[in-house]
Amino acid sequence: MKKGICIALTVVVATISFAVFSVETHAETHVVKMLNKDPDNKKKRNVFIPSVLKIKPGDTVHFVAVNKGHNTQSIKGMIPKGAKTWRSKFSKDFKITFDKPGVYGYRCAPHYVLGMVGLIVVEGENWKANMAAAKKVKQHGRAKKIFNALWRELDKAK
Ligand SMILES: [Cu+2]
Repeated sequence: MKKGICIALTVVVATISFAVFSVETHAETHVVKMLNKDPDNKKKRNVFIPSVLKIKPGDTVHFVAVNKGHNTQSIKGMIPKGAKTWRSKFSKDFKITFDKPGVYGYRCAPHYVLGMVGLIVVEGENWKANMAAAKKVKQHGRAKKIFNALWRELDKAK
């Protein structure tokens, strides 16, 4: 009888450990820093680092307000159909979990025209479905130039 309980307990513990381990390895958290200057290139001001990020469905992006005065918000027309928009408060950290595969373009509201923009790709089935539409969104100021560079970087990463 005691042996039976012991085996049962072992099975329960093993199952729980496996479940916890699976969850931990499944979903990841990625950090994107909101910065006044790129530490690798001081000429680049007002940046998200990394500005191109590939993640898996269920992963979380943690936007870290290293410097004040920035925020992150999705750009109209640059997220997959049915995906949730976001808009963070200025100078605050912000966490968001992505479930829908696709391309997500975002910006910092006050520094958009200065080119403070970024791309997140959520990999998975048909993730390129909204890419052409996202590329077609009209950009202004320096954001246009930066997005062109980010699209090229994304193409290289494939
Ligand atoms: Cu900014």
